[in-house]
Amino acid sequence: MQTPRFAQPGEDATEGWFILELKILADVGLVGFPNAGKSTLLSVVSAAKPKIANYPFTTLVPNLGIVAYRDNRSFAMADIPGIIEGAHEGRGLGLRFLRHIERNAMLLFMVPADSRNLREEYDILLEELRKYNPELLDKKRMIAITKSDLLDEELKRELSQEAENSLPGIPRLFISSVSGEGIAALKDRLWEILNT
Ligand SMILES: Nc1nc2c(ncn2[C@@H]2O[C@H](COP(=O)(O)OP(=O)(O)O)[C@@H](O)[C@H]2O)c(=O)[nH]1
Ligand SMILES: [Mg+2]
Repeated sequence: MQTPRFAQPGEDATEGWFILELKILADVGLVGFPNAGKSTLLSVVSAAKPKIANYPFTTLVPNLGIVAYRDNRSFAMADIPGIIEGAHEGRGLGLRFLRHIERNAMLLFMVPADSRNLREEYDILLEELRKYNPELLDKKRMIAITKSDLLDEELKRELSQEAENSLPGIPRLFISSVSGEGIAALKDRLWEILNT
């Protein structure tokens, strides 16, 4: 009310201290270990300018970006700072940020193409989320195999086969924020998942 035109009589009030918790509201939450390429993806698909660097925990605050999609539609993506094993116990920066994930409609798991073992990395991420709040696993999920520009055709075929065997039934895509590979397809899939 910019121009109050009435007043109410004052009453006895109660006094107290309250801790308010802000949770970012985004359609898509990016979940991945430090260095998975989360901030870079956000900077490529939105106007957000998160800090990017080749060392863990560059992102100290969750970043929110609006991803422009076809026909003037858009969705919000949040870059949640890196999870590490033990995040649910407060190791790394995990706990401070895991709570933001609770408000996302879906989760995009990001596993780099040069990761030692796709399935293992995915399982650790899932397990951290589960230990923090099992309801997080009810969210729709998709996997992005990031930094695919690091792969030649042969490696990509192998990894694709590995993913097919070890991660069946989960939508996945190779993407590269550097070469742009898979980025348009990723937006299509995210939109599709968000709207079904
Ligand atoms: N080759 C390659 N490097 C990438 C790609 N995306 C990110 N990187 C690099 O990986 C490092 C970590 O990226 P960053 O986005 O900060 O990861 P985050 O910790 O998950 O936010 C940086 O050095 C990026 O330049 C990609 O698609 N291809
Ligand atoms: Mg980051």
